[in-house]
Amino acid sequence: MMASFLRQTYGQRIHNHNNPAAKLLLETMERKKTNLAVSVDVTKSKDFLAIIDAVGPFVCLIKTHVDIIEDFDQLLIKQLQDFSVKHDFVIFEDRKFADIGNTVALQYSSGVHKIASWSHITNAHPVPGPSIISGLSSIGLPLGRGLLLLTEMSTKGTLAVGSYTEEAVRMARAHRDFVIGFIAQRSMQGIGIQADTVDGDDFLVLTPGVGLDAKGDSMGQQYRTPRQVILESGCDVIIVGRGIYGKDPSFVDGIRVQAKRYMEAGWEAYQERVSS
Ligand code: 5IU
Repeated sequence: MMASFLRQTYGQRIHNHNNPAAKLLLETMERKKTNLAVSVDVTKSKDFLAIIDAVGPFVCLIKTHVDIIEDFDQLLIKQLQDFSVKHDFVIFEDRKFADIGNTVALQYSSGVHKIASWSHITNAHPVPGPSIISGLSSIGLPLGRGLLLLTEMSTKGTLAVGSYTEEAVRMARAHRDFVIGFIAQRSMQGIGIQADTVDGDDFLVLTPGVGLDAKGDSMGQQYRTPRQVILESGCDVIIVGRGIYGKDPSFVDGIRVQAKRYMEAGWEAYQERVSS
């Protein structure tokens, strides 16, 4: 029998982790009773901040793509951090690093965005091999940051399948201090190890490609429901973007209603999972 973390509560799972960012995320989920993360993919600071202030009470985490913001400056980061304290959420810059160790260390620490200085969590493609983890870890670990590896994607025709996914999970197991989990479409428990082996590694799985109304978009995105993601596939966090802020980022009342709706759907699926 495989030791299953899927029936443990988020609160119980805090003790399975040593990394401060992993602990912070689980503590936040337990405290606020939400497994909803909102992905804020907008190009203007004003919209970015308005969405975050509106969804803040309902989320455990805000996912950013700061490189798409046209009027980016360091003040925006200060405002994001202030909201993170006010609303009690974790910050995840979805940078998807993919270069050699030396380069990703510079991209993570330096440049315009200085991601390591403010983002609790970031992520990387495993395609370069373990050196990408050591490069990022040299910057992030001393700051108490955590890394997610992208082992699967939500897009049609993704190449992140099969042995690629398995090797990526093995890479993560060898770097438990810094790798706290995965961006994936299902639980990675037991992946890449023999079927009769007990998998004692409790990794967090954050899952994009979540929508209650649409099945996808015109550019290859595919959506599943919070129930499919949390209950049927054993993921831990639902990441929702356009399903919540739609086409009009300035309509904050509508955004609040949607955020609450996704939060409730995600939490209900989790409660069903831990009580099953
Ligand atoms: N994202 C995906 N799928 C993936 C990965 C990342 O959608 O497999 I890895 C990102 C892209 C976008 C967000 O920032 O998650 C989803 O936004 P929508 O909910 O608006 O589709």
